[in-house]
Amino acid sequence: MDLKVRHSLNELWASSPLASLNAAYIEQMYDDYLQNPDSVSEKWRTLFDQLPRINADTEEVSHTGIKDIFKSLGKSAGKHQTKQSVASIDSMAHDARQVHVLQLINAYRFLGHLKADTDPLEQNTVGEVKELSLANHQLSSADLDTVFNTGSLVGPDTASLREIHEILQSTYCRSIGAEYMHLTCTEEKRWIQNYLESIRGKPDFSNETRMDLLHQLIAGEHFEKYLHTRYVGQKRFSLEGGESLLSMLREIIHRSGSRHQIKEIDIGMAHRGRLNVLVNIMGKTSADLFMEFEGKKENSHNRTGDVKYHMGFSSNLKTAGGPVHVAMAFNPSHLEIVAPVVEGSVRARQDHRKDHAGKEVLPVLIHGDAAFAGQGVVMETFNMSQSRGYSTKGTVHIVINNQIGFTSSNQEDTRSTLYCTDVAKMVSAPIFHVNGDDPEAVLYVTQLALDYRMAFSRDVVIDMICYRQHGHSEADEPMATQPMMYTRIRNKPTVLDKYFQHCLKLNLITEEEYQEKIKNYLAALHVGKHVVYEFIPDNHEHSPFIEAWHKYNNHDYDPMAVTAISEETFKKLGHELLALPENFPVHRSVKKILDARLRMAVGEIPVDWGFAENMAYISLMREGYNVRLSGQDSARGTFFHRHATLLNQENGDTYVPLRNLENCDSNFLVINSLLSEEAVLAFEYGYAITDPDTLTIWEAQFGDFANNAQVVIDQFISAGEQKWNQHCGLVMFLPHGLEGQGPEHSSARLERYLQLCAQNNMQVCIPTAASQIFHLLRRQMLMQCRVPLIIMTPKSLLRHPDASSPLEKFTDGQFNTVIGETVLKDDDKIKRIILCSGKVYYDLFDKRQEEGLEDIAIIRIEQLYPFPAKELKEQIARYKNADTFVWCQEEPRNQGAWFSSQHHMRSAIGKKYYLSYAGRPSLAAPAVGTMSMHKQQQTLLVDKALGLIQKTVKQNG
Ligand SMILES: Cc1ncc(C[n+]2csc(CCOP(=O)(O)OP(=O)(O)O)c2C)c(N)n1
Repeated sequence: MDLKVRHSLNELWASSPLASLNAAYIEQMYDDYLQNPDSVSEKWRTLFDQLPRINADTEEVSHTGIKDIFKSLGKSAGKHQTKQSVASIDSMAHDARQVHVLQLINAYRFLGHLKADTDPLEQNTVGEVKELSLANHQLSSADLDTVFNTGSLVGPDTASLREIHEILQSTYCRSIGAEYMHLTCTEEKRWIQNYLESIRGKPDFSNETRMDLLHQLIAGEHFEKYLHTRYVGQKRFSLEGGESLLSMLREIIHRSGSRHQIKEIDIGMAHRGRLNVLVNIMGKTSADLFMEFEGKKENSHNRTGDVKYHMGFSSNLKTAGGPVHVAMAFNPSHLEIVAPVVEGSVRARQDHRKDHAGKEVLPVLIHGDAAFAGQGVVMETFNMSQSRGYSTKGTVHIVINNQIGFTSSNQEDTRSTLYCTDVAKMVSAPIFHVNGDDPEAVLYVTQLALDYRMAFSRDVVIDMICYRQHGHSEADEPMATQPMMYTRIRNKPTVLDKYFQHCLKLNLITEEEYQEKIKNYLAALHVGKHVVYEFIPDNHEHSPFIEAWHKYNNHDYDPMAVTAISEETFKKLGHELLALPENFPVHRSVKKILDARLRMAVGEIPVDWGFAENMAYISLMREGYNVRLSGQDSARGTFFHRHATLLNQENGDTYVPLRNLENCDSNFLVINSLLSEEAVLAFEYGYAITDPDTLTIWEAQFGDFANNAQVVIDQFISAGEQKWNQHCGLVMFLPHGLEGQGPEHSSARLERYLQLCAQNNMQVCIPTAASQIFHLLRRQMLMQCRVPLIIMTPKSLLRHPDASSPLEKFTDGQFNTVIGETVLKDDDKIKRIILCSGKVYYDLFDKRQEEGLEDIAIIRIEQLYPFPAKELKEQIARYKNADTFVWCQEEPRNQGAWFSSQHHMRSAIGKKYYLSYAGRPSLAAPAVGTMSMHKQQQTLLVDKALGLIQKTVKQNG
């Protein structure tokens, strides 16, 4: 409802004689009526019918109308008063109890979950909820047999208060506690209401379904028990206490395939129950798992590997609607960080299928209760859920809420919110708390959650409240820290015990048949078979990316690629890139840049960084690759250099040249990201590990902000290939350079990346010329392997004239890992060699020219890892008379490349010579806080590298 209208409604209501009734309730009813007149009772419909419909044009009129109605409520004559309305209002006004009954219904919808029977340990600590009592609504047991209108409650139009109360109790206070009244969309609320109220808390499943549920529980419990006795004391993070998870997942897969025509499901989950899910849901053979327990599993591709409960898996599972490809993402120990990785992977799958409505690929995230409430990345991931560049059109979240995190129990230690799921309310997601000991309620809620996601393309949360049968891992003794909780757990029957008793009572199974079922399951497990009958055993893969990865999977690091393009192509692409729609006035500073680019495109002036970067994108797109670039300011470029998106200064329209290429199937997406580093970088990693043919780039606004995403760098980007044989061509743009802007905004922490480098796990480059970034980006896609690429990108250098490159550098050549001396031609004169990386090269160069020094060669190392030893040696070998070698860096001595790379440089120089250091001294912060001190330091280190300081000292001496 329009806020202004709401406001006047409230005012009018407050002054009416019925002010004691619930204004919010009337408002809600009026809202509902506007959406669907049949959703309110006849009396209210008659009343509201007399109001002109509220819309922008008739707002004034409707005010008057409402006023009249309210006057009529007070029995004062009004303009639109009719006999009929007075009669209906009179009856309602006189029977305020009717309104109270409606308020009671509303109270249950809002707060029934507080009294729901969702905790299998029955420790509910909420206490009395007075809003749910009859007395709170001025009703009493004397009213129980009075018949009332049921309003929008699903079911009969009228019922006694007793019946209404029973319906409410069974719908909202049994095994399902539904939180959905916080949703902003009335249609969604109504939809959920219908779903819940139509069964009144008692889902009615077929006996076949019940036997399926029993089978899943047998598998869940006996899988764990089997491992417990076969591998005593080994960590497996048992699912026991939360076995209903299996039927949830199985239902999601089957219903997705059969009802919703989903083709792929991507699951992210932590340690708890992972092995159980892999074997009992996804069809990993128990033989494979046993080999992992016994340490006999061959480590594929000679990688260093990971523990068994972090391994991913994928399989194809039969459903009535066709096969569904199910992938479980590899994940590190670090809880919740896999969530955005899965989202990125799903987005890549959706983009590839052109599934822009999210109808074919579904993300499912399984969380622990403590981690869900505790980890900030959960909030960041929710924040992505409806955003342009990151939405996957809704995720099904499942919380295995065993009410404990390691040894921290829920209420006191792990959070400040009532539920561990409260964070999900930020995106208006419905949350269904469900008792894990009631498998049928769990199943119903699963169907509801999935159907909701498919109907509304939004996130939904199932909070399965359960318990943890053992300690955090099998080695822990939980009685030591949670004696009360574990006394309850030890004295209660398991989920399986309870459900078997239920089935026994219904005569669905005998004790003997039950024992037989257990025996058969264990026999299949023991011999190492697939225990999932839906598993499609042939190797036919249904993921569209399997083919795409074939090209890259078995290649060791090999950066060879032809990256130059012909002059004709360059000019043609340049013009394509610069073609604007007619009458598209851009800002004058942008126009200046675009005009210069027109001259660059024909070779009139050297090509600058911004244009070179855009030319890399368009040339790759014309060769069939997609480009996805995200970062906090990426469309324009933080340093005003990129302008991938152009803005019409007169009407605010945007125009993205790379999205408007004629006859081009490749996608280009540039996104100004959310203000997050951790989730966004993880998302882009997920995208890059899934789609090898999209150049996926994450750009930090300033390089050091990437430290907010350190877990993604440490746990995935640098180690993913060795742990999981997971290849990734992700590019990180990290603006780097000490330019006097203070301790932050200066250093991208080059040293951190170099310290992580080993086994050709990633490439770390510092290109210093426009042609270098062009070739480097093209190399990343054209080479026959996928390895992360970390680029220290420039800031001031973006506009340095000497960093621009002539056209021939694009039509000939490649990315040079080392750039030798470019000006001094007489190699024999060279006595001193300075090695450096990055923008300090230009400072050294300028000062050398200024001083007229002709015996110093400056060699740039543009790729620090994998270290270009051969290329560097070749350059050094040119200078037979050189006897002084200096490494110059602008970063402090304890930072930059010095510690990680000096051994490579020393080995290129040879044992005969010493490599000295010219740079800032060791510093706690990456840079100083004042420009004057910065300049002083910079001058000193440049002078030192060029040998000017020693000379000064000698002359003075
Ligand atoms: C980021 C991170 N911090 C700490 C840990 C150590 N840790 C592993 S499991 C766990 C408790 C998790 O509790 P919960 O999320 O409720 O899942 P549960 O183990 O109970 O299923 C902790 C603290 C971790 N793995 N990751």
